[in-house]
Amino acid sequence: MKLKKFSLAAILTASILLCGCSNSSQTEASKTEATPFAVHGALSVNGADLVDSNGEKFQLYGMSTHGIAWFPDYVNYDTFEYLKNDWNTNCIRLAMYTHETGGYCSGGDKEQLKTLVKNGVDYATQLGMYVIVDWHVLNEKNPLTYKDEAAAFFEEMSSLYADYDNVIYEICNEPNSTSWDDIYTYANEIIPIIRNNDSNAVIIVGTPTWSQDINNALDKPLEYDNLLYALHFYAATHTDWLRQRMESCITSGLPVIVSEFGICDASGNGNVDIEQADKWKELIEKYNISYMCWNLSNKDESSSIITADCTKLYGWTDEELSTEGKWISKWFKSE
Ligand code: IDC
Repeated sequence: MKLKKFSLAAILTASILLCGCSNSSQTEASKTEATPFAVHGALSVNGADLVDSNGEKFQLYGMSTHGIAWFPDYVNYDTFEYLKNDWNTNCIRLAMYTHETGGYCSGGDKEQLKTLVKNGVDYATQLGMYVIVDWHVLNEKNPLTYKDEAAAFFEEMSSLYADYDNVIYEICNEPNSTSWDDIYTYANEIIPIIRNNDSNAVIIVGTPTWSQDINNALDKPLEYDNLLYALHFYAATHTDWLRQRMESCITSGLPVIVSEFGICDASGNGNVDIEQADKWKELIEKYNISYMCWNLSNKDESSSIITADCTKLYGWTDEELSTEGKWISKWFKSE
């Protein structure tokens, strides 16, 4: 259900209810204004659906940052506020690479990266937005590679945010050349660490082949509730066959989130395919699937939503947006 469609009475009731019971460290603004979190509260997973605190189907949608180590400037209150108020988004994803240059497990400044994550969570919380903390597994391929670091990171984050119902944990962005069994083993170590601190947290689990093989999760689901399985697509590369897989897994009862996608090719660059992108949009809306767009930066590549010569952190004009930026902002605003 969309924020805009709520009556004022429902918004006020939701705000009052949440005022009475939500965590005192969440700001007054997020509790008393008709923010996404004030209206929808703690999310959970019911069958294949993500639902809000009223049990209504709920869709998260918004931008994913680029790697926060490389583009830290976009992790700021004004940018998030603009994305919420002007682009009508309800969620932000904080992508923290683990293996790439400057990554959390490959020489990056751990304290600085954690500060960026914490700042990002604080800004989203003050604004009443949902926020995804993304452990951005990519070129290490197997999430078991940095399992111990992941365990320590999620122990710290989930104990800090145990009472923050707007925080969602994504434990491995895109395993690749890795079996579902390895991801399963990893998830069975990390999920209990998070749940020990925050028993109801919604957790996103990546799937094999850069989060395309959600069918593996359907065949052998993890034995926890409140999980979403990640399907990622890049519209110029991934077409009908992956949409068919997504639809058949959803109709078979698998809870799916598109926690990352772009409308160019899988390199994050190259041509943008609007025709395929529109088909993905139609399928996502048909099933109310949550969707987070890659990426919030002005890097000179097609998947960046801001043009390379624009250094504004918010308030972009259409001319300052890339083709993907224009396409996605239109979709968000139509929600
Ligand atoms: C890409 C970035 C690019 C960066 C590269 C690092 O767009 O600037 O140099 O990562 O390896 C994914 C990943 C995401 C990728 C993106 C595009 O989750 O990190 O970002 N992509 O390749 N999966 C499929 C595509």
